[in-house]
Amino acid sequence: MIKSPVCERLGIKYPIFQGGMAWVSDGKLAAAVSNAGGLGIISAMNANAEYLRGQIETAKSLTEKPFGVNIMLMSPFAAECAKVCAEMKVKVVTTGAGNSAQYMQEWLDAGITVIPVVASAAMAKSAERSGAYAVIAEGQESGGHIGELTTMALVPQVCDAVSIPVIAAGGIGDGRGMAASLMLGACGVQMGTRFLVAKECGIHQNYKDMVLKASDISTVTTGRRFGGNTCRCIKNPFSRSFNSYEYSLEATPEGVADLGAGALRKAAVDGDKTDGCFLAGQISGLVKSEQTAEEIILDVMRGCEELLGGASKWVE
Ligand code: TUI
Repeated sequence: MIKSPVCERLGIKYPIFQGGMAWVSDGKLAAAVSNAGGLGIISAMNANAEYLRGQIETAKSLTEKPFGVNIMLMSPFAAECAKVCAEMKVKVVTTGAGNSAQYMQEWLDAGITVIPVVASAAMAKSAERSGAYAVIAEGQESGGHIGELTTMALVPQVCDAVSIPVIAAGGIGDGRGMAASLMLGACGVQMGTRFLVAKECGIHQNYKDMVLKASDISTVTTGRRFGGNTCRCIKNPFSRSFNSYEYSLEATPEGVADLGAGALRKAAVDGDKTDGCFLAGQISGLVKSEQTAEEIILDVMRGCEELLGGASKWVE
């Protein structure tokens, strides 16, 4: 049994969060993860208030357990979605791809526990100052929009920089990753890629198959050249044509920004293996079978507890 302050505060059994993934993390997946004892998280992605309200209603109809909402701060609808979280009294809000400070007071006034995703110690300190309960320190092994540091380097430096709880994310796919995260000072983990193949995850089967067939070197980053918009995805014709334009002489930051439009939907909804952008993390090669959310969480917990229970073998 692993005891974490995060479990007590959030009312969850296991300190495992399911990442809020655009076009992936809907009310159904979030409810399944929460019912299994983790923290399910709905992605507000680039969608509007009406979409988010619907997904929160769906999750509420499927679980009595707490769940969260992830606000993607680069979304043009971030402000209206922030308001929905406050109105509907969502238990937890996580944020990504930006600075959450402008919405913090609104959420704290609504009694929401706010947990921003950060990619550096400076961002973690700023989140702590503005009233965050905890931070998710996400390394560049993660799928989707990423920062520069690896999880191994980021997590202990964030732990040293702040006094609030730290959740590790990026490159964690099994009990070994979770045990290592706890050793780095984290009090929980967030996983995205492993939940892509959850039976309750409604993405196209082609997406799941891409992850199941991936090896350790199957992912690549796009958008790195002009900064601020680096994304990790599975190598395919989309990623190859993105990179060849990005590193060509005629490339511009605006041109690169336009390239990704619609590609996440093409991957998750249409399963378009050519033109879709299949966001996934570096642990894709570890993910070998479709399982229910409950099986995934119990497998990670069992693996982690077994390793930590035997950790004293390293000490004379
Ligand atoms: O947000 C993510 N991952 C994502 S979001 C996404 S959807 C998307 N759509 C269009 C363009 C870009 C993304 C796909 N994957 N992860 C959390 C995360 N947050 N990773 C890195 C950061 C981050 C980066 C910069 C957090 C804060 C930050 O700057 C804070 C500041 O001070 O401005």
